[in-house]
Amino acid sequence: MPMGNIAFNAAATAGISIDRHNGRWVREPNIDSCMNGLDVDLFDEIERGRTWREDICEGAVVLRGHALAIETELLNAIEGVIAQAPLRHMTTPGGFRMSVAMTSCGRYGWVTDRSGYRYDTLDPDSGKPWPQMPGLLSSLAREAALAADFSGFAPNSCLINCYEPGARMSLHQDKDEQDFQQPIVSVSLGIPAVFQFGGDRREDKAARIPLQHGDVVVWGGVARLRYHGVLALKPATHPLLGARRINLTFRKAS
Ligand SMILES: O=C(O)CCC(=O)C(=O)O
Ligand SMILES: [Mn+2]
Repeated sequence: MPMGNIAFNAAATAGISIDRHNGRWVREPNIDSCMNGLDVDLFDEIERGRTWREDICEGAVVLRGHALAIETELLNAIEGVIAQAPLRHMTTPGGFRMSVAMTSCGRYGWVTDRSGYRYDTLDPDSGKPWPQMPGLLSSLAREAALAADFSGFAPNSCLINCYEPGARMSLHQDKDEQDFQQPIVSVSLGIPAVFQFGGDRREDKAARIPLQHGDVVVWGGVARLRYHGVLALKPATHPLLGARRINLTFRKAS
């Protein structure tokens, strides 16, 4: 699924335009922003800049709005990765087509096919190494992990998940990594989703956590192997991403 139309959606958004010189997104002053003497844009920006931390349980937190300040740069970096390693719907070992389209960057990419789930240094579609993880992505992951009290996180894999309405990810554990001492950092962009965060057994009751554009979930330590998933996305449109949700899942694969 090409992501080339992200920029088109961005251009349609009030206050966002494409810089014709380099094709990247820039924020424009909104000349219609003054209403009844209140600068709506300013309040918007203050609201947008608000970040806070919500603890889910020991070892798991949501950093609300944590990625918002760098949304434009992040989306540009993601688009660069997808241009080199396009999103694709992979097949589960059981033969089902995943509803979420995926690609990866970093030394290791997560892949699934009829032979199983695994990390690979090569993109099976191109036979080439995965694109490098852009510095902005790895620093966001490191810094979010630190904000969640996990110091020294050094991700070497970033899975890019792209959801359209109806796409979902069933409850699972992230356990293809070799070192469970390292946390997981999971960034949400685009349309909202409901994240399920369960227990150590699949049948344990899962909390439902609404996630918005810019939220970052981090889990590790005693929560590292908790079951988690994403409910089927409801139809929605995001100003920058259209009817899509992008999730970045950062892990240290080995
Ligand atoms: O999309 C999400 O929020 C979660 C993704 C996830 O759990 C995974 O890729 O393993
Ligand atoms: Mn997962």
